[in-house]
Amino acid sequence: MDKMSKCPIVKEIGEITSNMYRLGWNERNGGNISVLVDEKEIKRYVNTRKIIRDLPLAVAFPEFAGRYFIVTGTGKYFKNIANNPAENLGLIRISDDGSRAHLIWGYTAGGSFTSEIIMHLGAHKQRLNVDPDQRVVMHAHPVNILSMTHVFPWDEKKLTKELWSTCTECIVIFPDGVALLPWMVSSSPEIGLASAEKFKDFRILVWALHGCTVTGKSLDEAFGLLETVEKGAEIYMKIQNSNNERHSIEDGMLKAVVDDFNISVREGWL
Ligand code: 2HA
Ligand code: ZN
Repeated sequence: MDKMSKCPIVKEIGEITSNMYRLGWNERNGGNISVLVDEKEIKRYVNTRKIIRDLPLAVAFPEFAGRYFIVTGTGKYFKNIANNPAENLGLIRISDDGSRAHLIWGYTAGGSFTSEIIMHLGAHKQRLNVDPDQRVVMHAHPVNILSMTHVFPWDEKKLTKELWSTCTECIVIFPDGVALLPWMVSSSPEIGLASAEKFKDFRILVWALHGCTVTGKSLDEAFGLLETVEKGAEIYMKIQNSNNERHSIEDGMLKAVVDDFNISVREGWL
């Protein structure tokens, strides 16, 4: 393997994408990840002065001029990343005017970054305004949260409360709730920009009939958000057709959890 493939953050992306694949969240080329990286993290592993290719961006992000991102490649399979990071990932540096990405490493068989790049850069931009340590955007197609959007109202407050009520940990892990966008054509600048608006105020965004995107300070944190949302949705999908008497985590119980853990919940949602 080349040197950059041995860089710790590249290895971590390989491990996490293998887990995501095995959980059934990322079939074929489904899903994409971007990680904002510091030059210090990568410069021992790659020559950052050498630009391999220039890749145009449909929307300019001048605020990211000179910043580096590792991004999964378009059409690439999560299951293959760990064995061949250089073909399936790319390291890009955003150009001075923000309208292009200089490819520094990766995409060795050709191709480019994920088709959802506008959503990724838009999400990084908005989350960084809230949290300067934010560096991960992770998109996947987990079966249960996706299934839930087939049978549940497309209402983010109702969806959040239903997820909170499934499993006691949900409100502890995502007290800020889950945003939702109605169905839109994927990979378009429109869905990218609409998503970025949601990320001003949320760390988790469900795309109806498509999947879910999460953000975080680390790959582990983003992964943990996604698996907790997916766990809640799995419980919902398992119990929703039962004719048995139902128990649920009612508002009073949620309030007791919140008080006990001293958590601040999204204003007006509980
Ligand atoms: O990368 O998941 O949303 C394929 C997708 C598009
Ligand atoms: Zn997708």
